Amino acid sequence: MGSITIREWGSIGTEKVMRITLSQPNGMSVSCINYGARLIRLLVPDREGHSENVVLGLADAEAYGNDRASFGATVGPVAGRISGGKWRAVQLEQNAGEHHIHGGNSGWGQQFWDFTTEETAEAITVTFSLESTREVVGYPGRLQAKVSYSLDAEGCLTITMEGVSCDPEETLFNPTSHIYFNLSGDAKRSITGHTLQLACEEVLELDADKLPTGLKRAVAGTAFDFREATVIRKAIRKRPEGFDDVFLMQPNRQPQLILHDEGSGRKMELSSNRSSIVLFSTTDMNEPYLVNGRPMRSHLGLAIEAQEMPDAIHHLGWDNIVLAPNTLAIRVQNYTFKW
Ligand code: G6D
Repeated sequence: MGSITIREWGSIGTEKVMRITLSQPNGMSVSCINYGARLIRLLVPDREGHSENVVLGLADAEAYGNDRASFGATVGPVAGRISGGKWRAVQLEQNAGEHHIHGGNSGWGQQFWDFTTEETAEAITVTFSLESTREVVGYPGRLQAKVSYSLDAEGCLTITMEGVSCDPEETLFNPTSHIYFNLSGDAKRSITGHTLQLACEEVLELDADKLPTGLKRAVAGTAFDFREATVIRKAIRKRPEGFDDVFLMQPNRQPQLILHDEGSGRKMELSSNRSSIVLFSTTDMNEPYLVNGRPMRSHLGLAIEAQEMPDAIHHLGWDNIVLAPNTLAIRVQNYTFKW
């Protein structure tokens, strides 16, 4: 039988931060907070059965309140960059130079979400909900958003994101889970020794502002070629600036991604109905704050951001992220762990 604990975990401004922990007898446990519907800790056993944290997490609620790198956040309504921060006649907040990124400074990752929990024979779940309005979040329209984290007894964490756009306006929906993974356990080693495999044949070409140019490039023979399991260190030798790139996925090829840490024996497989994965290898994130009790530095984590193609609204024929009124969109990510 799994268990659920809920406790107060400090505050941000005048709001209480609540921490919800779901635990299974197999040694896996996931902790989330209502601020940003964030996943802040994920315990997974190693091959000796010793559970450790496999995501990067900040020290306390205050650190999350100051965070600008979206640690564990539900990023939305739209993940990634939007060129010029423009959609039709709407000017979104320009919080990345002249562009918009990750829902802006009042995006979903900075909002307080309501939550409920549920326990069934199959899984234990926390579901966060938010009414995302123009007044609060800054996007046109009104959207009822839900994000659930569900942990089953077999080692699978499922993150489901749902959005219903309300009458009368259309709105945008392309959220992601901005979780930085490090399977070594409590970030004791960098991610450069992990092996990565991707069911990906093409990446998007990006310009100097990290926006898609519109071109797709074959991965064959490049640093982006992870069709065979490849040690990240080897790829970074070809690309010293590391990765902050968009890998294109196909729905008929699952799992989309396999990440393995030989040292601990932990392996994670990601299957999803998303069309791309942005991988961000935290290059140059040499920051003054602590992550899992250690100074934040380059290559300490790998953000794995499943989503529809970034800046899709500016490219004809790319993914449709416009949500018509009274339409339900469901996006699912399954993370299966083995050890
Ligand atoms: C995302 O792609 C972006 C990065 O450029 C950004 O710095 C990070 O989030 C915080 O992964």
